[in-house]
Amino acid sequence: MDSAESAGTGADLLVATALANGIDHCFANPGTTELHLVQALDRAPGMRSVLCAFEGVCSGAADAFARITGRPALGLYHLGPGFANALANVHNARRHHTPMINVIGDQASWHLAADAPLTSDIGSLSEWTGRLIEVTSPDGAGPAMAEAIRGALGDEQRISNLVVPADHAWGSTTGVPPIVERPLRRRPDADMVAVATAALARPGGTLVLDGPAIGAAALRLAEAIRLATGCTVTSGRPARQELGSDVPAIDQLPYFPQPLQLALAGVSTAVLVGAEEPVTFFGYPDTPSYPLPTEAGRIALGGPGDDLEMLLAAIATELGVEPSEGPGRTPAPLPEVDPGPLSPRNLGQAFACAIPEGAIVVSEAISSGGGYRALAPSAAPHTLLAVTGGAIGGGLPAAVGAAVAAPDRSVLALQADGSALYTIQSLWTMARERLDVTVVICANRRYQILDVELAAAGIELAGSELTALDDPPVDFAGVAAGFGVPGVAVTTGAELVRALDRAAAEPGPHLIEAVLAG
Ligand SMILES: Cc1ncc(C[n+]2csc(CCOP(=O)(O)OP(=O)(O)O)c2C)c(N)n1
Ligand SMILES: [Mg+2]
Repeated sequence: MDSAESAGTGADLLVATALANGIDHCFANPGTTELHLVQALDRAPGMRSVLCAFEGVCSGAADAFARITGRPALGLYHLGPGFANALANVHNARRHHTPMINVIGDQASWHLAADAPLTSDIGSLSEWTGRLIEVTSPDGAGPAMAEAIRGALGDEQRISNLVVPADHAWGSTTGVPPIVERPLRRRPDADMVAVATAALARPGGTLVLDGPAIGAAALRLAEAIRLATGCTVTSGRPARQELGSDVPAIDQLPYFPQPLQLALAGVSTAVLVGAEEPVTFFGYPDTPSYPLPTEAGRIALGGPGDDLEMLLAAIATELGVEPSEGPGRTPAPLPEVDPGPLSPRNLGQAFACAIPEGAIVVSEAISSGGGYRALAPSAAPHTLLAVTGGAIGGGLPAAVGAAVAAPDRSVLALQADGSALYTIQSLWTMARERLDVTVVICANRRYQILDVELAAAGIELAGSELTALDDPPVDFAGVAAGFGVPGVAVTTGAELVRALDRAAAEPGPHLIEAVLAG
């Protein structure tokens, strides 16, 4: 792009810089301070803007878009209050190292002193999620966006919060969009690889995989390493993972602290590939934060910014083995779906059977996901996006982002009911964009996991019902219809199978409320 073409507003330069660096989607909820950004997004050829009816949908969708494409998406937010609404899902993205650029409009620079109602401390909101970058002139909009992209493509802090005062967005510039060089991938340290390989070959060696993505090639390398050394292989909570009948299955480390401690009890050395040392999700009385045995060795091979496949390939080369072919086992056939009243078990059966090859599954099923997860290795090959940062309300937005990122793939969302309500407006964007998403709401009408935690803590409630969602029960099928998504409620396995079939046969979004027997 030459300077004549790039003449326009600071906002035009900012958007042109994004486009020149391959960033061509924006999940947006704008306001008056973003008018020129809206204009720039609208008139830039090749830029697709997706309107979300709540900022937490924008951020969750941008996160999933980046996880599927490997490219950052933009989010567009209205000053501090708009960005504050986005933060829980920005937190989730930060926890799994998603590249993300949040463009946050601000008051015109000279209007800040007037302390108008929406004036807010965007800097302090930015600090806990990412790097704060401020546009200080229309000419500076290009370099500032380039800096944000450099951060997103880097190793450490991949979230950039780009604050754009309205006057710098509307001011004119002849600036040219800078092109950001991609960083080179770090080579694994040969000595560390040798030490890690030797540790894996000893009894009690275990490989823990985690990070932004566990792809098919990484799984096949891990399987070859397992066969060659006899080590165990587990995963943390990767942001994206390949699953299904054509890849080796690995166990995920359990959520609750006692099973987690048990799963790691016999470990002599944990080789953490792209993974931090496992920790319990919360602190519990008389329970250690770090479930690995104290005496176990810990070897960190690469961080979340490193390429898992490259690290595992280095171990495989050290062992002189090739990646295993296919799943390295014969997956058990999927069972018949129990047609009776719905439980997490037959819900999981019906769901696993309904996954078409190449689908993206988004799971925020919380207490109802076990049935699907147990059968996932036998299901058709698919990509799983999990919600990893612990902030609930990421599932439905992630389904939006995944469907926008991969219009030729089906998206199935297995979604707990309580979590669904945080960002239920996602349904409206699914309808507006005609996204091919099937949402299965696991309607146990409770915050069930909190009931389990209460019981484990020995707490009996006197009747405050702070974990009950059944009075009134949410009519999810009706809510979906209100957002323009066809919805149906089912109560048995047989009905769920029929509803999933119908959803697969028709284009566009569908919602199935799977009412679990109490
Ligand atoms: C943003 C945020 N708010 C609150 C919580 C606390 N929390 C964790 S699980 C949960 C309830 C989950 O209920 P539901 O989604 O229905 O899942 P279920 O256990 O019933 O399957 C809550 C409120 C959280 N993790 N994140
Ligand atoms: Mg629930």
